[in-house]
Amino acid sequence: GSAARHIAIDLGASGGRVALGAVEGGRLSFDILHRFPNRAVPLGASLYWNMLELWREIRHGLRIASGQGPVASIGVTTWGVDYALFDADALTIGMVHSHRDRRTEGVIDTLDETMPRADLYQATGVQFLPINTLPQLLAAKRASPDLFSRATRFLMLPDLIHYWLCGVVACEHTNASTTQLYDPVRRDWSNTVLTAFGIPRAMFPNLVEPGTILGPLLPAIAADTGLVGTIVIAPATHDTASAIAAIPAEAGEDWAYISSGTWCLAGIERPRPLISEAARRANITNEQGIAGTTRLLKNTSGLFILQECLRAWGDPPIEPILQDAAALCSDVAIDPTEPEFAHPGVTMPDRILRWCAACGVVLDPTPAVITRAVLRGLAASVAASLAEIDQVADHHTNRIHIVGGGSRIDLLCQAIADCTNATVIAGPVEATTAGNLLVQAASIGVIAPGAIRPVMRATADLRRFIPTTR
Ligand code: LFR
Repeated sequence: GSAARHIAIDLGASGGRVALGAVEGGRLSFDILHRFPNRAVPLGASLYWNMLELWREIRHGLRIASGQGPVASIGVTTWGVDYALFDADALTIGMVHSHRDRRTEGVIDTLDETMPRADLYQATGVQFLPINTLPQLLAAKRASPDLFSRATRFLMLPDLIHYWLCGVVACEHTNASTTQLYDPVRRDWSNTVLTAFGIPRAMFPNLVEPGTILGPLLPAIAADTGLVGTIVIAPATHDTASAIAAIPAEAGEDWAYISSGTWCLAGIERPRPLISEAARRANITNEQGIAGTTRLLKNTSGLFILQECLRAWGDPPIEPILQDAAALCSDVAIDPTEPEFAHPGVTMPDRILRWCAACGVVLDPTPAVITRAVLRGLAASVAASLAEIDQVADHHTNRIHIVGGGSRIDLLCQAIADCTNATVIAGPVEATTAGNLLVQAASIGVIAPGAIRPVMRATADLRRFIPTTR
């Protein structure tokens, strides 16, 4: 057959991929045609994304895809919260900062000078994190008032790539909902927040639903990549939203998810936002999912800490380290939410050893010992997040679906099962790519909108981890 084929471009904070896939016989198949590294670039006191290099890699991936025949559509997902600004000529001004740039240090402690925390939470339903777009924009305004005053347009990063591909300016809801500038009840930019913080409403483009057809590729891009007749479709552009859309869950409400990549997102799906005093105190976030659903979740640090350790150790193969770590029996666990673990650097293993020492635990400085403490810390932290969410949302989690890179790590999956006393169902690893492709397929009518999870159940190879009673 000749099923419609789709390209998913997914940029992650540690690497990007271009995948080509199609739905046939109720199953999704895809190949990752091109993988490329991504790493924020330090310059002076700042930390930037190299958007032009990513754009070069994306075009390279598109050329490989076009060599394999016609492609119906393309969509882009990236991590949340980061953004680009345009001047009047639609050129990006300044560089694109990483949310880990230290320019936001201390900013969230000053937000309540402008708007009481309870009001800001009421307006946005978003957890207070230094990485959010709101503190980033305030830091930008403070550090570069002139540049900020010349900004005419604000775009999230998937929206920026879509604009480069097809020339259409639009912000897609799921990623907009990560900014702390968006009202998840009205499903629009929050005038209350923008006005209070002096951020011009006119900078913010129209919002579009996941699955919106944006338009054909620009002629120059079609010529450059060899893609003919391909349209650009905004998927659920926030990587986490796409990953959750593709969770291979059976019907029922007793499940939770963990999307485990550089960050770790743990939560449940709900029909509408839950914005309450208890949710605010538990620092729970309301992000948008597909079909108007809410992703009620907590964001905590994820594999980033381990990725930085591996880098410090000279990027050795991870498998032997994981095996050694699993064979140990220490219960030591770091607290991955400690601010000192939030920034990149080859000092990460030392920071971990120092933190443990300060808690009175002397760790052997070996990769296996440190890795075990990190993974057990991640498991304990997601278990705490899920317990809080269950309590605040009056939910009971019996099964936990884990997707993303962490779903490959048995030690992590088993530790989560043990810490939560719930069955952990692991896979798929590439949930974001799958969700991206399937929202495109649904958008052009290849599958019904409600068929995404059934297709994933038919497709995914899942592994189960049962809690060990000790
Ligand atoms: C995951 C993710 C999280 C977001 C964090 C920063 O990749 O998108 O959902 O909170 O990155 O953008």
